[in-house]
Amino acid sequence: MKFLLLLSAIGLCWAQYNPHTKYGRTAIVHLFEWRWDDIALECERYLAPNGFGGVQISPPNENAVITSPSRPWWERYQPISYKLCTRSGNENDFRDMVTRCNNVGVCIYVDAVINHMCGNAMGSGTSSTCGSYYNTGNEEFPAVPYSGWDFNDSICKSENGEINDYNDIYQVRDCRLVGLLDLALGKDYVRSKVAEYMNHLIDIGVAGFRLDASKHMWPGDIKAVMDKLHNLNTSWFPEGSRPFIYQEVIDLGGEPIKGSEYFGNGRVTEFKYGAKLGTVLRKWNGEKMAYLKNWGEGWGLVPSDRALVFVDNHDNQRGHGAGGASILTFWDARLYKMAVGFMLAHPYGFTRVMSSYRWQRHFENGRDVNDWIGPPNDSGVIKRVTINPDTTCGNDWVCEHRWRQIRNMVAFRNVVDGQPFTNWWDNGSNQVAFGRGNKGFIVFNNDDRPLSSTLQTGLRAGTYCDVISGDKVGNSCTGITVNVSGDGNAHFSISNSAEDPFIAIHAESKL
Ligand code: AAO
Repeated sequence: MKFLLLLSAIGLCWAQYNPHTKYGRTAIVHLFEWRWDDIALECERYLAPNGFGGVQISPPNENAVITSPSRPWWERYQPISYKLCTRSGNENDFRDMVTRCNNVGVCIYVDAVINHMCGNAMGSGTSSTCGSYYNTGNEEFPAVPYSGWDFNDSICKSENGEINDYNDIYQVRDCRLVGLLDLALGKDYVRSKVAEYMNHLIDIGVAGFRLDASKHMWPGDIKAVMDKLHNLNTSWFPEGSRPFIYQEVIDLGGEPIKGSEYFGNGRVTEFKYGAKLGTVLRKWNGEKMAYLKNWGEGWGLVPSDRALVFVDNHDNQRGHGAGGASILTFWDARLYKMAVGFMLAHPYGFTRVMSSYRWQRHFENGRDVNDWIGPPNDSGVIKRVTINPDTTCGNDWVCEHRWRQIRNMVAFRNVVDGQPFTNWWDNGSNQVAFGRGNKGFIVFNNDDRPLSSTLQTGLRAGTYCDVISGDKVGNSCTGITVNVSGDGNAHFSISNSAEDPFIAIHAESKL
């Protein structure tokens, strides 16, 4: 019996649900479209010192070069081969990044595009990031190699070979997603080629994968690929560690395919999280923050230990994917910081912070017609992420993860890790507060009137620095201070017109 318990504990520790972040690091950041050399630097100069656990990177494999429109971000979701060769860098740059990030305890997670190759509209040629030849007419990708036999066309039952109906689970898995040539993951040859690619990355030292378009693959086919994967590289990870897996399954509740079908393979991206939290903070549909008391499974979200959560992602921050208009992004900075702050303070799910670039939005009939614009670049070459004297980023990189409020809430999450959700308070409307055991406490005022209340924080007596309005520097605070009395109570005042109408204090912000 003891032996069985031990086995199951080991299973939980090393299994595909575990992100393998270093002890006490609880959040990752998506450095969308960053170059590998900049990510290596960011791991060393910022992510490790500030307690970030890892980075989700853009797809590292060779992709189609799309010229109309000119080099959209989404060309990276059109694979041509599994050579590590993109606008972010080549295989040497990739190896250098993985090594340097791992050496400072920051994990790398790869966005793996394995459901399909490029779109049928690419025709034939060598318009690809490494110059590899392809021919979509006969579905030839000699650099892998794949041929017509390796695609699902013969089993897709829709009249035009496309996914037309998300209510038909066979179409969703067997047909083409927006024209993308759909790989036959039912075939052992295809599974082996995909696994070979992923194993190459694992051997270099990555810690896991986001599986793009997982909804469009059968859970059993994904499992067959996962079963072929190596354990993580023992230069950095304990022997027997399995790659962390999170599957992109968009399940907002309206379709027959459910995220839960994929739990056997790993975690799933919980899209309801950002859609619902955005609705609450915007106060749409009569929602209010007081209702967040039972946030998590209580709101119909997947079990916490199966969820990868985020406020926005690279798709829904620009109208792609799903979530709709309620999604909060850096464009709505004030509410966005509150949403990310709430996410990082709340125990539910494994959290991913978004880090974006700015682009020229242009709305026509409510839709951003510039939703395709790629990363900041000089005639196609991705621009470096420059760092301003005040630690923010230049060259149109937004670097939300460097915003003080967000950076400090990542630290908050690390400090309160493992502590229960406690001391909930609300005013029946949009003023709420909660604690994490005796380690941290956060208060929000999203009402149209001031907040002034004495609340039980659960914290030890003392003076604490609010990590939203400032930083603890040495033994002083550059922002608001909060006095917790011997019985754990503290008085909070938050103006509804404050730049950031929330306050967060934790054991390590005590002066
Ligand atoms: C580009 C062009 C296309 C062209 C194609 C091939 O834009 O016009 O046909 O090339 O030449 C990205 C871009 C695509 C781009 C593609 C390839 O977003 O625009 O196509 O690269 O370059 C579905 C998938 C989900 C996918 C999402 C975008 O299920 O997997 O679409 N996300 C991933 C990546 C994404 C990438 C790909 C997959 C492809 O994150 O960046 O595409 O590798 C419903 C379904 C969702 C579905 C959405 C959107 O959602 O449930 O599964 O996502 O529709 O089609 C309400 C509903 C909600 C619904 C939503 C939208 O919110 O509640 O369920 O409305 O209708």
